Amino acid sequence: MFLWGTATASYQIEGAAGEDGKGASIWDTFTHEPGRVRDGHTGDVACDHYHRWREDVALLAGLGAGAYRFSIAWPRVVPDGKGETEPRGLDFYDRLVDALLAEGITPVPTLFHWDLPQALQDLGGWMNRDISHHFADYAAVVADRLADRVEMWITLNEPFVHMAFGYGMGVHAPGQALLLDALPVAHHQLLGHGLATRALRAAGARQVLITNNCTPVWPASGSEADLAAADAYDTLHNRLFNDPVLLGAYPDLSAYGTTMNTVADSPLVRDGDLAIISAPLDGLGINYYNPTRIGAPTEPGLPWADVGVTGFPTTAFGWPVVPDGLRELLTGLKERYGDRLPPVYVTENGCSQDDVPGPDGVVDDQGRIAFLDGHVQAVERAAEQGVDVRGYFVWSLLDNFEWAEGYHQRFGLVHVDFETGRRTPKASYAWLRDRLKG
Ligand code: IFM
Repeated sequence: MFLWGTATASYQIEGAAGEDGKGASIWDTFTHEPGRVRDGHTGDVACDHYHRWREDVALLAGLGAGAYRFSIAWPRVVPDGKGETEPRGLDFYDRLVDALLAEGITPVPTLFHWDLPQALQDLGGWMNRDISHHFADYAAVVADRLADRVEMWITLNEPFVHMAFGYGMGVHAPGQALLLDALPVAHHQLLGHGLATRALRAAGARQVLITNNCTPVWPASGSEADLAAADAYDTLHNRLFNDPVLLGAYPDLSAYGTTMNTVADSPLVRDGDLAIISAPLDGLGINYYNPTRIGAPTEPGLPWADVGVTGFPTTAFGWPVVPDGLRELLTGLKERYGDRLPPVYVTENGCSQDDVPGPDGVVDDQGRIAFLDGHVQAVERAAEQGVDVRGYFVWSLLDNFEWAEGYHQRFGLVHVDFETGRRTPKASYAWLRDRLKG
């Protein structure tokens, strides 16, 4: 069965930042630091989904969605990240799962979509190996409550983005700019994924996935220098997170003048870690937004330069719209991983637009309809070319808090008025509903 769904994430929609015993997350801290997020926006209220979740489940039901990918806020369930659990947090997700199931919608929770408990950041966050074990303990707590009803689980969302933006460049929480010294964050997240996979299975979870953000990498030219640079970028963005999970090995990082074990004092990768990380999965989640064009470096530092994809329409974010890049990405994964590639689920795909309700209240987002239509066709082409694709989730159900951009980038099928919380389904919602009715 092909899963059609939409996706959201806890910090981006829930609000209720300190309610019902929830602990602070690194995003609660980061958004309250001056200058971190555009216009000082925070997720304190966001879409107020914590209070309006029934309305949001009704929107999913009205859409005819077969699945809903949401994330669980670790500090809502384990306020300090380890130790005491908060029953009110678990109750919230329990009710949500039951309401989805009552509508025939498959719940697909992601256990970590970047809102690390601040108490764990105070111990070093994902730079600290212990966090991987705390993550597995938290996974066990959630699975213990939900695995009797939840079949499909995602451990991590986009560990590359969390490492690169959060710890490498500091534009996301926790706001550290460690550059390549952030590499332990990759390993500890992946180890956390492997340990959590074990914990989920022990609690009876039937399907476990990881979601990676991947991009087809286009060399700026056929020159040797550009090809080498593109290869180096592909290694960092894509292979660093797919290879250990699917092949049980890290890719060659020599272009960066390092190995996984030279970036940390004690061996970062210990005996047995890769076996844990590469435990078989039931699917690979892929988030696709656009390809990346890479040329030889122009300044010292990284072994590549992002030269930008030109000649395509762009989203409000300025991201190039290249639907066939999704086909290229999926067939490229099949080529690289062959039989090691489990079924693939496109766990996010979508675009931001400056959506404003017209005088009649209608949000006529024809650009999003064209975007989604083009990308769904690309998934169909990938399937025709032999990729076992089993799902497609639109990012996002609702306009929401878009990280460093605050509320400025609207990705939703449903417009949200952030003053009132009012939801207005856009034309793309009706388009997808009619398509799903088939
Ligand atoms: O909003 C994000 C999401 O949290 C992770 N993937 C990309 C989306 C758009 O930037």
